[in-house]
Amino acid sequence: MKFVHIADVHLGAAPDVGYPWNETRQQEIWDSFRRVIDGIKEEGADLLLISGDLFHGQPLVRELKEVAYLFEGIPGTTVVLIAGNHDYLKADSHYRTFAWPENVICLWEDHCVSRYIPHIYTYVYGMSYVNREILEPVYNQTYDDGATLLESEHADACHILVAHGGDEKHIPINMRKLADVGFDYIALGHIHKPQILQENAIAYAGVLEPLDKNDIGKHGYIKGVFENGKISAHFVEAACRSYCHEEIQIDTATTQLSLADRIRERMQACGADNIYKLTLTGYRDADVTFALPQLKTLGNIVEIVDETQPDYDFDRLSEQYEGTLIGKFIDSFPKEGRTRVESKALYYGLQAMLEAKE
Ligand SMILES: [Mn+2]
Repeated sequence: MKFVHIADVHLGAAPDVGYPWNETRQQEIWDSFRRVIDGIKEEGADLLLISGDLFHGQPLVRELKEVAYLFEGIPGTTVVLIAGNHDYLKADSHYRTFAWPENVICLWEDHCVSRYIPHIYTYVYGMSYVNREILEPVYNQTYDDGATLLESEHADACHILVAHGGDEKHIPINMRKLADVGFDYIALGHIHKPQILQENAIAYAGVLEPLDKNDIGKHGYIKGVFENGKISAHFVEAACRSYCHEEIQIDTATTQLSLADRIRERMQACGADNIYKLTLTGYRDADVTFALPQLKTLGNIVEIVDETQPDYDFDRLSEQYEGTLIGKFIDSFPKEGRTRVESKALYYGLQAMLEAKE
């Protein structure tokens, strides 16, 4: 039995509002989802597990029709769908009334239920969010205290829990206890970073496309197979681009134009399509300040943090301003071995005083 596990597709999301690539990214989220379906068409899969937050918010009927069209294109694949905290089953949610193709199983219940899929000897378990938050550890409450046992009518069947959450406000999960329940695989959603928590057994697929500058690293989905009573599963990279955090080291020779060249080179080397958060560090010439808005237009740059410090000659300044507030301020700090906080206080304080004097 072959399966594909995706989560947190967030169709309808609009990452980086106000940036030039915003519309492209909206489209790429749909493209990536379509590519997963195309991949299933080509390579085949018995099961497509979607662990919540397929949509970024309440889905429109038009959007559900697009998704249904894609599911219809893989009639040999059973699609298992749960609603997460973003696309939760609001009272008037179109999810509740939408007519899905025959190959789609929606676990819309607000408590854990199971469904048996006879032709692939597989039980799927799961539930959906009917609110934005669920504070109770529902999965642990249901299974690991023995309240609900796994189905046993069909021996040797595969048991898969499709789950969403794992933080304080979204169904806290005690993974260690849940791991002992006996599921063959736990297909998790909600945490954006893909993580294999237990090899071939418990995994967060992560967002299909990164949505936020903090969703750094690789993104995609999980592909697996259940054979001879055993799961083997691995992560597949699939996102169109990544967010990258890069540090650029400045020195006293760096100018605005030379910095621009270095940023261009760095983005070229790391992938021009990627989206960058840059941090400038080091000591700059005390006369130089970098014009960040101009640098931001060099590529897909979502943020530049300037942590550079002016390369002050403290001995000279302390001599020059001897007996004044500035001189006393400099002398109040240790000459060597300053802590990070002391160093920051000295630079920012001195900068403010020198600027005020000008
Ligand atoms: Mn979520």
